[in-house]
Amino acid sequence: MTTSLLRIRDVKTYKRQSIIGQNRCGLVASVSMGARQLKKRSNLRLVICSFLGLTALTLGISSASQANGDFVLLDGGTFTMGSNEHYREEAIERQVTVSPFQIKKTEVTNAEFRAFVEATGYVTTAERDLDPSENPSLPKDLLRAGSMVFAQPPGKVDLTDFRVWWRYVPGADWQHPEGPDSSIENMDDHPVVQISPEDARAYAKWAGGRLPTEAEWEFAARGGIEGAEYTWGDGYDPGQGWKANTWQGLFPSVDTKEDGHHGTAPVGSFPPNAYGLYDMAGNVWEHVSDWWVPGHPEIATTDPDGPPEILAASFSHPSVGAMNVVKGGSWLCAPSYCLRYRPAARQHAERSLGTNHIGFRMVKDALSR
Ligand SMILES: [Ca+2]
Ligand SMILES: [Ca+2]
Repeated sequence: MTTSLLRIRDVKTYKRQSIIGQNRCGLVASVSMGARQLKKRSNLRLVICSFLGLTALTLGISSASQANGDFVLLDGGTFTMGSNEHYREEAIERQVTVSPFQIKKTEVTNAEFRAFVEATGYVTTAERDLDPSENPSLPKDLLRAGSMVFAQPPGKVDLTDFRVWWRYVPGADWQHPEGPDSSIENMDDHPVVQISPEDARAYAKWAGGRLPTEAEWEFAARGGIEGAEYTWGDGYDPGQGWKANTWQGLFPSVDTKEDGHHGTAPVGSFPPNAYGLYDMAGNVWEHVSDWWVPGHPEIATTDPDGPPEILAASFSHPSVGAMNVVKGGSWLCAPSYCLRYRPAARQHAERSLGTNHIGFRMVKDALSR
């Protein structure tokens, strides 16, 4: 049995032999892209937005919310998680129940992350050189501290090769999100980026919380709206007002920024969802705690925390290791290429690597006040 087929079998097992809407070719493509990433460090990175979405089919949520400073207390409840109608990694829809929890109203900002760094001396993964002895096959340039940066191409490009618009940039980190010559001056209220899952967990622990599970995040993003495709309901007519920081124009070469922002926007620049949460759609993708596999199990469950690490690792090259889920889409999501500013949408991120379109928010247990 080939490795790819073995991984397909693993997913089938994970989904309890219910591969509704799944396609072997798609799974193989996903695995193959992971292997191809090995060629250069600049290729070991987040695979974003690979297939165009279609229509929505969503179901129900019921909960209540209560504001609590920077956090909203959600009562929890049962909802339909995932989608069978969009990208294949969002299937299978299933009934999920989450217990009460508190979630931050906004993405964590540069100012908030700076307070953490100043208090602790924390050094992010993007600011650390890699150990040559642990990465003997990598060229020197790729051992230098840095991160992934979106590089807007000047013209039309091959949309099947994300490497055209992503670059590994030495010196890129949370204070220099586009490289050593960039800065976050006057961007205190923007979401912090170039943050890896490892960094996000460290911040959350320091701040008295944790990363949300994917189920908690998606429950919160849906805002209690029964069966909605988006965080605000079904359908999206920007003529009625922009609802999220996304990409307008021909991705990835032209962003007409009709929503007012190219790149990140200050958190809270767009209307909140019905739970009072901002930017659950777009602005920056958000790290959650679950390991990534390209799909959901079918069975109903309570407070799921994702697949086991060993299964997630089977969908990534050994040098990358198991990857984490990111949710919500970003300023780089264009409907023509990546309709992922939706609650069910999901992608993956390496555990020790950030980009300039991924951030995070944190949650706290319901009893933590
Ligand atoms: Ca925008
Ligand atoms: Ca977001």
